[in-house]
Amino acid sequence: AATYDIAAVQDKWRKVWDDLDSFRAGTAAPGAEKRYALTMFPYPSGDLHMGHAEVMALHDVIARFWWQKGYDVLNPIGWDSFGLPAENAAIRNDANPAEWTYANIEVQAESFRRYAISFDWSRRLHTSDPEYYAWTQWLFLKFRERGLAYRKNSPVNWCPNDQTVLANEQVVGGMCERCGAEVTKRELTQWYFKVTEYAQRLLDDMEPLKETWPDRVIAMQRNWIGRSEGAHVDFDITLADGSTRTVTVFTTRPDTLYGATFMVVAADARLADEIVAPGQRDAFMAYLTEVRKETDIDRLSTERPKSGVDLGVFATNPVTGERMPVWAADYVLADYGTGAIMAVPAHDQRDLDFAKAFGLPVRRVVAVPDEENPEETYVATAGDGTYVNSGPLDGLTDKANGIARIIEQLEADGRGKGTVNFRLRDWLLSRQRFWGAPIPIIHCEKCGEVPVPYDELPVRLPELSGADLKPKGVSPLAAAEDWVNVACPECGGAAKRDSDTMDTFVDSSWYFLRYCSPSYQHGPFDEDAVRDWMPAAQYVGGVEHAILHLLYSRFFTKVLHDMGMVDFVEPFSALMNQGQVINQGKAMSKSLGNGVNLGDTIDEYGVDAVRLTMVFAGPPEDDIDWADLSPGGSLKFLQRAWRLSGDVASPTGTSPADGDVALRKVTHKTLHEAEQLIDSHRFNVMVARTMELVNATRKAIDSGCGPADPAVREAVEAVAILLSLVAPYTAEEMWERLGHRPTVARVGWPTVDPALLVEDAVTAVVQIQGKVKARLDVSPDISEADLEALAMADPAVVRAIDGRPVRKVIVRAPKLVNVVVG
Ligand code: ANZ
Ligand code: ZN
Repeated sequence: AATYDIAAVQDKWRKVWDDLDSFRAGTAAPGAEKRYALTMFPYPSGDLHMGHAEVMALHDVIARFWWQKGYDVLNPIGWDSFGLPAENAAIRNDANPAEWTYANIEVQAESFRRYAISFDWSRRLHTSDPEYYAWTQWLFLKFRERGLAYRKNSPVNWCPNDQTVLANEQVVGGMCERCGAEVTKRELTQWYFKVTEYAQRLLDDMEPLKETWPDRVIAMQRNWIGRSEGAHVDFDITLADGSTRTVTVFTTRPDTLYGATFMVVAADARLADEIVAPGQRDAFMAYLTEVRKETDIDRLSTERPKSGVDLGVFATNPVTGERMPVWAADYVLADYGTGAIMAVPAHDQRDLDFAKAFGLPVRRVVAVPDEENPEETYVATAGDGTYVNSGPLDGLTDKANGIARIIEQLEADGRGKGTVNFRLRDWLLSRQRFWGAPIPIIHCEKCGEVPVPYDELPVRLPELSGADLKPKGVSPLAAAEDWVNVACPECGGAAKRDSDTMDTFVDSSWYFLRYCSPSYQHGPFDEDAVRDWMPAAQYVGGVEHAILHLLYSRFFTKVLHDMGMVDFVEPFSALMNQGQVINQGKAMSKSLGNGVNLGDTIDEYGVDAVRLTMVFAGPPEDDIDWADLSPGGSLKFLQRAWRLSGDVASPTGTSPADGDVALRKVTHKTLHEAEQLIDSHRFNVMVARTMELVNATRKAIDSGCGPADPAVREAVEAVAILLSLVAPYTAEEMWERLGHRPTVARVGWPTVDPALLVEDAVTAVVQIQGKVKARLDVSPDISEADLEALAMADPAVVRAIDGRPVRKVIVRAPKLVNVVVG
């Protein structure tokens, strides 16, 4: 059978498409509704891989469909081009990170073009371009003016051997990834964004997204924000020197206060060091050294035996007046709540394990029906029950009521108050790295922190490469003398630039806004352009970004809203997460030897077959197991579809209305269903329907109405348009063979004739007294009421009833109507 030459077809259309430039936003018919199709922009590491091939193919179905439906579509592409890999490669190759970055971007850009994604290339941006990061810096300064960017001390990973700060991913099992030395912590003053100020809004504004974002992502965001309702309770601590100090704890169960028998402070909280009795200091310091080596995951594990140190001081329980020993332990975290807890061993298993390990008292204050007493079983009970040993709460049975009552009492006594606590932390954005956007601040001994004046942005990176980037005790920018030493913008005295760069998540928190007006020079974006396109109608990308990237982008959007720069609060109206491409049930990897090279696969089967394979593999959110798929089968199907276009014999000009009705019905039904399937992201089923249409058309040509029937041309055109969403080269080739000019991508979705969607009629029988009196042709989905009305109006039925009273009508749509008369 005839086949087309994949390589030749790809080369041919690449050139034609470049000239046509069909996917520029703003080129739809005047007044067309605008839709923004956004895909997570790539990091420029190496070439296009299977994961990109999948997500881009899925995303492109949506964008291309919107164009065909007549929308004005914005489908931009850019690169998230700052980051550590470029810096590491530069050190390895004694080069500038920019060289590595921009060379990789060119390779990827060429691959995306060949892969025929309908991007608007005129909007291309790179976050490492000074024209882009000037505005990242501008945003930083604006956030700082609003009190949303601030500095505080915090620990960083430090390799004592390499004399450098390490990113988390450079610490492997507590060791430096480069030299294997044990990593320690070092205190540095670092920059933060105050995301916590937006915690409640980040939660609340998700409510309307429930319909259009994956449940899983909503749950992950919720969990990350981690809202807990409870109370702050104040305890007086008597220190070793006899003085008193008030310590506040956060608890979600203030109603169990009568059962609080000791207090635990995070070992690494400053408080522990401040209150420890002199006699316990050595033991405490030794314990602290151990705790500093543990990860939060270790610390929160319920499997590990409990450890801790008695601080040798006592707190007073504000309601019982009892003396409670105060301990330091690792299971309490320094940066959650207040870093100190009241331990209620009877009703919190962690506290109970601790009490058991160190012989501390346990007192039950809630008797839970059908559960044994934790004082005896050492199994904590957390459910509702009857309060006991709890003063005024005794006899109450409802937890919510108990909590409300105790909070009331604490507030009246000035010993505490109801509060909401969030797990969410402020965003540490400082990186002691070179290849990022410099923080536009100057430190002056006299004037303090001085922002770089807006008209001096961007603060450009100096030209450092290779050896300059090697670790030497301070960050590369701090070591760049010419760059770091400047005159203070306020007093003109000697000052130093801030030598940290921003986390790359800052760059990616607003790129989608920049796409709306990528060369705008008077601000980060043109507010009118953003009003036109945003919020993005569809965002497509990996679930690995379900937490941080989405949270930070949402945070940025809210701040910009508060600054009056955008009129919406959520950036992404709908979100789709694609599954992963795996092989033989496992993630593709070099070490497993199950990697599949995308370039080779494309060389063998062509772009269209790879794209079609990705889209046809299953629902977009499911993982794709490459071992189960057949790009060869996809190619065969595409060749079959293409052959149809060579077999259409009818001249253009005959009306499809004169064509074979059976084939026309298949065509129109397929187009109609395809729209619904794409809107509900069932792209794989859409492909299956297209395959059925190809089969039906082939049958019509070979053994039905024949190739000259106008219904055949109509069907083959529909196939080309359907394929234009998935297999653009084949579609274009078909379109040309049908005698049309390019490009099929923008011809528009065919109008579906509703008359052709009606299923073939079925015969309904009308009986009177059990005898057949009439047969009616009706639609298979006719309603009972319609069928009854139709039957009773039929002349033969009217005649047969002959004026007798109708006693009963039994209707079984669409087959039977039984009339009982007399
Ligand atoms: C007393 C109590 C009694 C508690 C009880 C629980 C059950 P979530 O829901 O995660 O917010 N807690 C408070 N701060 C902590 C910290 N820095 N590190 C570890 N644990 C901490 O959990 C809040 C509960 O976790 C708080 O309520 C506190 O223990 C503990 F029957 O206080 B609770
Ligand atoms: Zn100064």
